[in-house]
Amino acid sequence: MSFFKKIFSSEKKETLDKGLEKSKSSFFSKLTKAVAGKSKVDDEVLDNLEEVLVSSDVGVDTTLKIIDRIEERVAKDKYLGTDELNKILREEIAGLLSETNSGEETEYTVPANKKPYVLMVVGVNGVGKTTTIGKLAYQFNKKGLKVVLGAADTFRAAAIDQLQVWADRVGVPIVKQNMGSDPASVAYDTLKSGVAQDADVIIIDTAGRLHNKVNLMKELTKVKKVMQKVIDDAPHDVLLVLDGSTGQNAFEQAKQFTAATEVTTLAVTKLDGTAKGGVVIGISDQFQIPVKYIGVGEGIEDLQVFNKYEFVDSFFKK
Ligand SMILES: Nc1nc2c(ncn2[C@@H]2O[C@H](COP(=O)(O)OP(=O)(O)OP(=O)(O)O)[C@@H](O)[C@H]2O)c(=O)[nH]1
Ligand SMILES: [Mg+2]
Repeated sequence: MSFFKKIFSSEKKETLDKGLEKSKSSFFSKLTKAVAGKSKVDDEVLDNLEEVLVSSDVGVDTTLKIIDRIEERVAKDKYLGTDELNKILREEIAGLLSETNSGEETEYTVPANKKPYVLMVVGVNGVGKTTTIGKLAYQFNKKGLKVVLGAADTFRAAAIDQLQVWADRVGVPIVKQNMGSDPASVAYDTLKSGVAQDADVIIIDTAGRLHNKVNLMKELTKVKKVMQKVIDDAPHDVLLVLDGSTGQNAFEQAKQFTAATEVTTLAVTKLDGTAKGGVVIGISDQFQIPVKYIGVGEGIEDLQVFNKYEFVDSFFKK
């Protein structure tokens, strides 16, 4: 299938393979059990497969779509050996995802006509917002882009310190105020400073707290509005960070957040060390908003531009 003939950077692929190790080994052991003693894909195998996909956090709706596609294939090919099941799954899932706009990119990019490009990062507590910002700043900086960070999570002093640590590590400027100050004011200052410094990229960190809190959404709206006093179409992207290790919970967060505020891109973090990596497949299938980044570790290099071809290839390869 030409689909997989793309050339991936081997270093990136290695990190991804490693990051998905737990998800893969859990998936393959379940798949092996699902086809044990069977040589042919029949109704029982399909039932078992459905269970394997759902329990791998792919999500019910996406699982049903995948099963439908495989059923069609069984009907057409008459005989499908279970030894081929993994290859077929890989093809059908890739085919399904090729219909979505997730994971089209392979590089860290910013829109050419937005300078400075303003990225606002949102998400509930502890999902990996600040870490993702640090990793992104590192990637953009490495490309020679001038990056400015804004510490608009003023809820905790530690949050500001944590962003400062990342700014120092990457070697980029940060705009901050004291804990408890108005996040919108920090965002305003950051944009002013970014424009004055001729920055290419401005990334704004925000507080997590609970997604079902009306005041968080109000605050995010206010932060956005105030930014527009400096750059009238800012923020150019709102990145919602989701913790992939929470599986279906990440799904729920995405639903609730996207319903309450405008989100333009998604990042799914902590795919390493979890067996719930299948959630990325479900999220990319179910949401109109593209998954752009995945987190595969705590290190500065452990963020990847999500590419569905690479992902499916890694996930379904032993
Ligand atoms: N293993 C792993 N850990 C990650 C990843 N991304 C973030 N983390 C860890 O998750 C924890 C929380 O990350 P933060 O970046 O502080 O999350 P946050 O969303 O900014 O949290 P708040 O500021 O409390 O809302 C930290 O210990 C990070 O090192 C990842 O891709 N893999
Ligand atoms: Mg944070």
